[in-house]
Amino acid sequence: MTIGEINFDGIIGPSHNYAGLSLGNIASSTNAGARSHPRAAALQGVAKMRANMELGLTQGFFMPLDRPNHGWLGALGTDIAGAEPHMRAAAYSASSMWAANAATVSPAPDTRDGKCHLTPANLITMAHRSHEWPGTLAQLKLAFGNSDAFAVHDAVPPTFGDEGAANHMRLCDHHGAAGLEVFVYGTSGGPFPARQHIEASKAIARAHGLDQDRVLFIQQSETAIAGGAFHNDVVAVANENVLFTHELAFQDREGSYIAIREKMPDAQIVEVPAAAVSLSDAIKSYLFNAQLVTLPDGGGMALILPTEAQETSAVWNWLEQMVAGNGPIRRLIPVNVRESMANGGGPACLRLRVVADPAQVDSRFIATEEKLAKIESAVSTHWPEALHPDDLAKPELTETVRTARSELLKALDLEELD
Ligand code: SUG
Repeated sequence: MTIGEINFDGIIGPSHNYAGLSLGNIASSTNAGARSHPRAAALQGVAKMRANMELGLTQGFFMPLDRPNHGWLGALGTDIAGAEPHMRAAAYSASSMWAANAATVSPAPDTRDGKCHLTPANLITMAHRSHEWPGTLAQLKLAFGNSDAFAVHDAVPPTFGDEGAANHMRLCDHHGAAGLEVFVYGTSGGPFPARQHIEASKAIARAHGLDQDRVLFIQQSETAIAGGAFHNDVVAVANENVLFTHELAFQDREGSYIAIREKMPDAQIVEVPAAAVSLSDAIKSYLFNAQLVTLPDGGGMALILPTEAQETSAVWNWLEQMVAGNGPIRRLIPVNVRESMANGGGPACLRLRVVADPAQVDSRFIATEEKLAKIESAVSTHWPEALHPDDLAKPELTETVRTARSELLKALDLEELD
């Protein structure tokens, strides 16, 4: 059995659009009403997966969810024709692409029963995301259906908001070793909501059977949330023994570092000072929403960053100096995920990390070049080229979006999700 990190990317769905639905997510608000390009968006996502596979990383994917969600609108006493525009947009949202919010994952070495535990995020804070979890749960149950290796839980019940792996970091010597699981919660964020509640994080730690000595609950800084860091992964990312973080990520910076080092003396904290990169530049460029990965064959760690980070001079200067030094992060690899970025989703938002043996996952969810080609073909044939939020009112769009997803499921032999 070979335990390693698998990155599952959410395939960007055919109804990807800019409806400005996420209060506190600056990109989502700024681009509200803009024209989106679902086809280009999904192809950018596939290109990212391919590039990561070429680096020697193991890649998986999740299917887009069935949209619009007629059942959800029905439960609210309306339908796609009668819904107000913001509710129609919420029903159409392709937000499940951001797989970092699909679930929280505790790998087998961390848990009492030696299984990898997954809890889908309830995402209750944002209406358009609150109806994702049943579809996500169905998919997790299929992909991780091997009950000898995996335990898939129900979502944490409301009122406790949970946004999944975006607020969860794991520090360890290497992926297969027992890790320190760090849950980052918010209490307040000025004008913006704190989406991750401590009670949800604690419930997950209990359900996953984590050892209390290897768990930390750390408060996200109010300043960071108020500045637009609606998830912790907008200001911090961890991989193996490295925590890469902005100085203003945590409410109690010193206390958080001490607590981490107490439980994991080998932890290397690479902090970007606010004097070098302002919080605003960090959030605009999504420097921390990078995939921090360990390259195979002793290649060290690399940051897979959005191209926006390269275009923000304070950020790029700092990064270039960092890799020129002797630190653990050796390479910078920019990727173009602009369509997702315009809704506040960088490279790290698009993926869910699962540390497991790929042979124990349903192989239909594990990427190969052949499957990526099939995804590209379905996307190129069936995904709308452009969508304006006003287009969501067009009756024919429902069928276009439904057919597009069905064709993808068919191409990947996943019709049972239809
Ligand atoms: O929940 N954007 C997403 C972005 C999620 C990013 N994920 C992580 N940081 N892990 C969100 O705010 C915008 C949708 C819109 O406005 O149409 C949106 O949902």
